[in-house]
Amino acid sequence: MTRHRTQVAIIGSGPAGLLLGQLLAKFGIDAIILDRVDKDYILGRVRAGVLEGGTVATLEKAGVADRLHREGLPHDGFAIAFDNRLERVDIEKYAGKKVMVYGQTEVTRDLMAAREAAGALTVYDAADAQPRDYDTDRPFVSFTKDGVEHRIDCDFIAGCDGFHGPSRKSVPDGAIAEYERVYPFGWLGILADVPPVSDELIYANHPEGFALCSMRSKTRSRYYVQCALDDKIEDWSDARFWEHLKRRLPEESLATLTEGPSFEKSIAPLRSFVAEPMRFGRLFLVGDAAHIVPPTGAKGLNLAVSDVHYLYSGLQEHYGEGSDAGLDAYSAKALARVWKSVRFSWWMTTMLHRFPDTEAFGQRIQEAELDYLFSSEAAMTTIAENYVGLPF
Ligand code: RFL
Ligand code: PHB
Repeated sequence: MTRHRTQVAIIGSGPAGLLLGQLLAKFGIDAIILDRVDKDYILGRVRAGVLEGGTVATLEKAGVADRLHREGLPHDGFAIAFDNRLERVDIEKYAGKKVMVYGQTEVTRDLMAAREAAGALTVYDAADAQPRDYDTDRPFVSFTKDGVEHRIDCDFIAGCDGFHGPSRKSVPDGAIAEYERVYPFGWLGILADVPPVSDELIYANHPEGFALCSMRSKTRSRYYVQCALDDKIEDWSDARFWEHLKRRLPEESLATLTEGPSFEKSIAPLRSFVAEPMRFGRLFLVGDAAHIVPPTGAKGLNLAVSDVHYLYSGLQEHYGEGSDAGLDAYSAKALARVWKSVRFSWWMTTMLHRFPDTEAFGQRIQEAELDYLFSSEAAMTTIAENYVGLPF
């Protein structure tokens, strides 16, 4: 058994764990990060693309926003296509803010580089990580690496280990409430080195199913189509993907659509999930470990960042001022924001996807809702202020 000692043990080296580690390091608080997989595996996951202003500000505070500002694409609006119309939501006009298009993979890469430069410890390929004794004042995390057992004694444990990680699962059933909605479809996503169809994102409602045109740069497109839950990647040749995407976009977009070979293709199921509370003694759940949103509102990564903000502020108060007020307020503050993003993501999902059981009636209701949206200043303000991110 090898023993280690740190102030905050962080399970999970996704954006939540890495950002928390970086902010703590800036403030002189020591943390060790563990992950089940290795660095290349983490950097191979293609996920979020849209960062709220509050997320960008938090990355600036952590000192990891230089490349983001050089290479990220600021967007001041996005489009919704429906009923062969293409309408724009001017987020700058209605909410006074922009979002930044910059891939989660790049955020993660920047955070990993900063952590390496600071010489802070991350243990990759750590098996069987378990948060332990967090209901006492001597919590620790146990794990195995290369067949050797390790133990990290710490003051606090941050469970940043995603939806399937051990932190939430370690909480006894009676101490946690879980709320869940699983949607009856998934998203098939591709990456292709072709210029994006438009300078802005297009979210498309179509009787055959949802589609999304996003991007990673001016030469790399990220496109999605709604698919069945039991579809397999092998069912979706590139040719079939482009055919479906084109059918779901309005005619006026087709002239600027460039097709090309995909170099990444994956299927993601859609779910809404919230676990309450987000604190159990000295264990704090952060990001996807505590909640999942369907990607339609582009909120998952941004919620992980607001959780990190609240937890970091609480830890800073604990170590800097000897006050536990921030840590005591963590769960309630984080959940108040989480539920609003869960609502927005559920609403966007409901308005834009084809639901197998609602048939033509459901489609007409969606078109009426979208028609209303683009005829009402109040509705435009609502969608814009949620899309750019509620304050934290
Ligand atoms: P992560 O990124 O899942 O990281 C968790 C880490 O924990 C590790 N882990 C363990 N480590 C040690 N021991 C164990 N036993 C462990 N088990 C797991 C994992 O290896 C991993 O490294 O969670 P985190 O940090 O909370 O970050 C959350 C975000 O990744 C997620 O919310 C977003 O990707 C969601 N999301 C989007 N969010 C946005 O804000 N904007 C978007 O545009 C957006 N688009 C998306 C998305 C997610 C998608 N998928 C595939 C789910 C688009 C898609 C398609
Ligand atoms: C993405 O670029 O991957 C992306 C963008 C917006 C979303 C979801 C995903 O709502």
